[in-house]
Amino acid sequence: MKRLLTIAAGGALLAGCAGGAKTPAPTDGAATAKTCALYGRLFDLSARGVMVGHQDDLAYGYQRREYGFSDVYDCTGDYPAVTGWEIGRVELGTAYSLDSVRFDDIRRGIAEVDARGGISTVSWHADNILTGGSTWDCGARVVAELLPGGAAHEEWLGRLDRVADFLGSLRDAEGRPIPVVLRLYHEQTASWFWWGAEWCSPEEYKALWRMTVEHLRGVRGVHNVLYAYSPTDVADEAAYLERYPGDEWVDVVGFDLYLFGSGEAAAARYTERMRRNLSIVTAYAARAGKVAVMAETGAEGLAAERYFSRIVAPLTEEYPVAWILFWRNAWEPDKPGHFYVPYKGHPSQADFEAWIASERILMNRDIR
Ligand code: BMA
Repeated sequence: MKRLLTIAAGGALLAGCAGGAKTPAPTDGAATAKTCALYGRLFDLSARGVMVGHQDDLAYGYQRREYGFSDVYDCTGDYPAVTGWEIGRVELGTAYSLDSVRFDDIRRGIAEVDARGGISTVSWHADNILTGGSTWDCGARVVAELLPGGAAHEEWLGRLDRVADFLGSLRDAEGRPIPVVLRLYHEQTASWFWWGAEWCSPEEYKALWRMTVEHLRGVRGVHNVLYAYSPTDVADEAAYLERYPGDEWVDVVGFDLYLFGSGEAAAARYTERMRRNLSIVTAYAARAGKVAVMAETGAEGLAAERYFSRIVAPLTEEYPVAWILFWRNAWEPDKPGHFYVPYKGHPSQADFEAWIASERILMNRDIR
């Protein structure tokens, strides 16, 4: 790994991006001009307010499998500023993601978001290469086997090649690569994914991260990506940084945390945990010159009373995160309760609209 670190540090010194005290350059020393511009924009925008994000916003609507149908647009007449995309199974070369969205549609959607001045972030729930199971199959202590010398190392690099092909295929109308924020191996402080805390040591995890980034940008020459680190709920900064691969490998720091339940105790517990984690990431971002985000959150089924205007608003008023991303509104008929922003007619629609009306909350039209 030492050799890789040297290469990365050397790259950063030769950075093509201007950078500066206020807007540091991305960690990829060869980041494209448009990627540098996005990074600068994230700093500027987080000084202005908090962007609304929604996972799979353009991929489908609630209980409605229709590419291009956005519940946020349907409810508010505007798109979220940040759109999340899920690329699980891209590494297998399949036509559809694990959430049954066509990769061609994801590619087209990322171009559409870019063309209207929006920002895309990508998550990757990769399958377990050794068991053949899903991202939630934690068998076989797979991380160690992905590293150099491991049983699945070469095969994993092949899967990373497919990720690189996909990222490299994102192009705007002028043929320029479209920058995206890639949230690698997320929620690693918990143990529900195969890269989770119980299934690899911090050193193995960091090695996997660096190897992945090095393969994408060093070996494959993918230079339209900003890298986001997003654990889940932690007790303190030491726990947050336990698996952090280092400042030269991460551009955006965030975390994932959900509200479970609907009563006052649940809301209070969520607020307390949000405050703790928001304090950790915003303090670290300020110190390390990174962008802070609330990478994944929400209250499934929106049962909590006035979730947006009463529970989320005080948090977004106070903490300087670039965005807050709510999870997806499932299209699947067997997931009727799996939605995180209102669809038209849901009782929480007015509450959502009241929250986004705040000066500080930025939708797509506010960031053009
Ligand atoms: C989870 C759920 C799953 C989905 C996965 C990846 O939180 O929404 O249904 O497959 O994320 O998007």
